[in-house]
Amino acid sequence: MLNQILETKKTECKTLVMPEETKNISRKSLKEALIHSNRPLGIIAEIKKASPSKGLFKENLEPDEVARDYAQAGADAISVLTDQVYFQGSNTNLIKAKQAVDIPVLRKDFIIDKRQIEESRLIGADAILLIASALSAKKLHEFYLEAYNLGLEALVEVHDANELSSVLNEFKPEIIGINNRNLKTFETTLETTAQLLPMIPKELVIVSESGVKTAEDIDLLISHQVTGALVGEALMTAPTPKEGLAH
Ligand code: IGP
Repeated sequence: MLNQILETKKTECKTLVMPEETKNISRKSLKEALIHSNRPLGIIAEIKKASPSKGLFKENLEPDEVARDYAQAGADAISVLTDQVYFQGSNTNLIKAKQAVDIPVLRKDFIIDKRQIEESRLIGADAILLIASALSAKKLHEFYLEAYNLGLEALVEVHDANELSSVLNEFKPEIIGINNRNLKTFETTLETTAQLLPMIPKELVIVSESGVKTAEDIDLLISHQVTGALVGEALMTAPTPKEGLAH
């Protein structure tokens, strides 16, 4: 599946046209927002209309409303899927979400081309996702530096020990995401976070991503002392974001 997504992305990148710059953007730090969360665990709440594994979550998604609801319910940051083909996201969704809130916004997409980083800046993202299973460690490092040069942060996502050690051998990203979902099989288990955690230097900001659903999941992550959690499906399908974020 990941390979298929990356192939589609490659084709899209061939005809990538830079969007107009969204004006009056005030960049916010994802790292700071997570570190200074009022909760024991920082929460990045995700706007995701659909996913390849689960299909449609929400028929009529108003990204500005959802972003506002998330912020009001106490989210520390927002993640917006911008991939259209597999997640029914869009750049417009991110632009609207960013304009609706004061908390940092992470652009969730499959970044394989340097120009997508500039594109992320133009649409107003505060941070981008860089996926270790989509890029070599060298490329990850290069893209990471490019993001910070442009005034953005990057969440560097790994899924297993191999990816993590090849990233850490190349550089120390300020924010590391442990994706509990295997992007090849779509299975999720929080065990992934428990297993990789001891390999990560203590000073890095660590975000556990995917498959975080219940208050027990949150308690488990708190006991592991990760900095934050990235939650999508559980919030998209909760009766209200407030209830979803009540834990
Ligand atoms: C959210 P969940 O299981 O709470 O809906 O997962 C987020 O972690 C997930 O959307 C995600 C993702 C990704 C999506 C993590 N890494 C990379 C697309 C690409």
